[in-house]
Amino acid sequence: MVDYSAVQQAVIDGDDEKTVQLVKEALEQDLNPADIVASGLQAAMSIVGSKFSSGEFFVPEMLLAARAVTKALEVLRPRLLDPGTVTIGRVVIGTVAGDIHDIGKNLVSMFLQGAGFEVIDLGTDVSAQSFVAAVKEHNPDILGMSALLTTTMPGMQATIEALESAGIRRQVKVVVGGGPVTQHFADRIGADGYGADGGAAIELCRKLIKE
Ligand code: B12
Repeated sequence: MVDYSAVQQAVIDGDDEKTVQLVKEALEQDLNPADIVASGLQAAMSIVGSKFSSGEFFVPEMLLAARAVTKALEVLRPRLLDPGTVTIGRVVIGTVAGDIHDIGKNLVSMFLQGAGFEVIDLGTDVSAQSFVAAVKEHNPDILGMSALLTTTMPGMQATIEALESAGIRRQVKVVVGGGPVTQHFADRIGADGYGADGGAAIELCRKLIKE
């Protein structure tokens, strides 16, 4: 039986082959894909972050761990998506300017797609102007922004201000998330919602679509 600490250790070791192999085994053993993400991959990334903070890990170790998680997510992707789901809304999502962290955003995209949202992913390092252009082009119900750095969080506020300047703030709901982002921050910058993880993002977007 695959246990989640083994998955975590493979990610921490930056061993992508082992991570993928353990995730495949976990799926064969009928473990829940969302649990594999939360208790295996995501838990490992928290540990990697702590090791970076304490000076035990540097950027290369973070990169190897990120690569292992990204490869594992490709294996999990089909299991997180349900091809039979009816589209319930459109979401444009991206990581804000100056920030290249994309694992959390990709996960949220997958969870939302799995729940029936059409997701247009703008990638990372997305400027306020690019978010505004994408809202004009795709006319989404929801705009999602991700930030993992305290220094890039202001990009969320800048985007909301740019939506206001363009006169389109009221035509889209804005949701935010990412490591340093909080409900308090979301309220302060005038976002419509904050989600702590993929599951919360689904609940939040479903609620906002109904409003
Ligand atoms: C992997 C990683 C990297 C990788 C990123 C690879 C990639 N493709 O993403 C690399 C090596 C490139 C990297 C670089 C850097 N990193 Co880094 N990184 C991490 C690490 C270890 C994991 C991030 C991660 O993937 N977590 C797992 C995912 C699943 O979690 P998540 O992103 O939080 O997403 C979840 C929720 O937040 C939420 N969510 C996320 N987005 C959204 C959006 C919406 C709309 C919603 C509703 C919800 C939501 O749902 C997600 C799923 O549950 C974190 C540590 C940590 N604790 O987060 C540091 C961390 C974020 N990095 C940090 C730093 C300092 C850096 C660098 C500045 C290091 C350097 N000196 O160069 C650079 C900056 C590069 C840049 N310009 O962006 C710091 C940030 C400190 C701070 N407070 O600002 C952290 C916290 C590490 C630490 N403890 O110090 N990093």
